Amino acid sequence: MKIFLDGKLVEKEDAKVSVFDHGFLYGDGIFEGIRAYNDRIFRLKEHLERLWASAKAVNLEIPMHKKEMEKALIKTILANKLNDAYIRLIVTRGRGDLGLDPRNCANPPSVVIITDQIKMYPEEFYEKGMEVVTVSTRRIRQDSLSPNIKSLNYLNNILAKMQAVKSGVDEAIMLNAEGYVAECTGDNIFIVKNGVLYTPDGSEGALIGITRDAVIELAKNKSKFPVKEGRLSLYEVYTADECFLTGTAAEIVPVVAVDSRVIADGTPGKITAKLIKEFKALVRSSGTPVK
Ligand code: PXG
Repeated sequence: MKIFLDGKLVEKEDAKVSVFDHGFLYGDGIFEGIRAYNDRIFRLKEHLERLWASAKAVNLEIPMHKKEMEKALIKTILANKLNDAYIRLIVTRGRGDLGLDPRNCANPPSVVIITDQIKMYPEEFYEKGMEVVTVSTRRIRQDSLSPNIKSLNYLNNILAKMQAVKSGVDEAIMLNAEGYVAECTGDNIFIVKNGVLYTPDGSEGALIGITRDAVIELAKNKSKFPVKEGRLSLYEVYTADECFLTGTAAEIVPVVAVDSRVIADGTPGKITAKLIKEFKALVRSSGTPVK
């Protein structure tokens, strides 16, 4: 496996960063999770824009232009001979000293690109649906740290994930400080009620996911289902007709039980199934060509 590290393609064994890198020491860095399907990178422009926005928000200068980054991504996918890929793009603050102050990171930020395969959940979840639980770990308040900064510090989400796993399920619903639904640990959440889709928005503490945006577009424009973005309570989730999660790694996964409440009849919903079908067609027919 070839990894892109600071301008060069190196073997996996040689892809090393310093223990003084502030990404390692403090989680001081940013990332994107991107997918390529059928030799096309899905929503690349949106992912690069979000990476550059994360960089701006944490005052990190990415040592490349967007076009160069696009070329580096394509080069890495081709070097690994992948047609479908999960791409992890990481930019760290770079090598510094023992101290938070980023001014002591004299070196340019490190840029790492890993292309691999990812299976977020078992295959049967996509056919039969999955069960999730609400956990006590609240999503960090967005007035402290915006969920839109995809930083290298995912402890908030990892703590929630561990609670879910301890309860015997694979995913957690995270609430915001007010006790309303924010999102899951690496996915956005949607419910369907009477033919209308509902999903928490940015002000509820959700990261504005790129898969979320694609699903909203498909629902509104292709299937003509209304979409309402805003506040979502657990009551609305428990009593929904359908529920599903969206994310680059997860894609679209139906949810059939939440906190031991069976959603509708406990099988993936019809609208969810329709959106999955449309999403699969969209990802294979759009995106930035790799070849
Ligand atoms: N919420 C959170 C907190 C995320 O980290 C999403 C929603 C979905 O956004 P996109 O743009 O991917 O539709 C994410 C992003 C993984 C992994 O397991 C995936 C994400 C984050 C961290 C790790 O590879 N998804």
